[in-house]
Amino acid sequence: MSLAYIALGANLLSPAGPPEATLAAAAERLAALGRIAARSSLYSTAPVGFVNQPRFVNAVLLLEASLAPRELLKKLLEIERDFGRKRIDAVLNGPRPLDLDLILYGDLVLHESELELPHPRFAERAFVLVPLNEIAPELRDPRTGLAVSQLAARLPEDANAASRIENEHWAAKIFS
Ligand code: PH2
Ligand code: MG
Ligand code: MG
Repeated sequence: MSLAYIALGANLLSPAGPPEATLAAAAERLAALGRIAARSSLYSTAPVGFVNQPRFVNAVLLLEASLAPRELLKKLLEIERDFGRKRIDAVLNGPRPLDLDLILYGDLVLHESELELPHPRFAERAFVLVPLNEIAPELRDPRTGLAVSQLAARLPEDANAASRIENEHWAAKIFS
């Protein structure tokens, strides 16, 4: 059994509806892969990398699953496609109906062309660290040994970067 931290993000409509509804529906699909042991709130976040696009809705959840990392990644890409994600012609870091990123997989450190673990940029990104810090402040980055709470404390002060949002779709889903 592995502990996989998965980041969810969206800033375009999907067949499930607006980003909040998409993330709730995607979390249900993830629940079919194992057990959702923890789930952050939803956050409205400022776009990073390519700034001229709508704000994102982001969240992080902890999935206990028996899938190996590459199998899990394959499932994540399948779910993205089912929610309308197209990778052809997409702008790097641009808008998307659903993004599912494998952030950490236990203590695994992996450098492969299709899969890098931990996610190479998670330790600098408020849209991942703020929700991750909500559910796993004591979790450590296996590359540096730093705790998520320490990484989150290093983020630049910016109230606009990630703010918690209430949403009934998300709140209504109880996973255990
Ligand atoms: N994802 C990106 C690039 N920029 N910005 C925010 N706020 N949230 C994201 O999920 C995000 C992003 C690439 O996957
Ligand atoms: Mg991403
Ligand atoms: Mg991605």
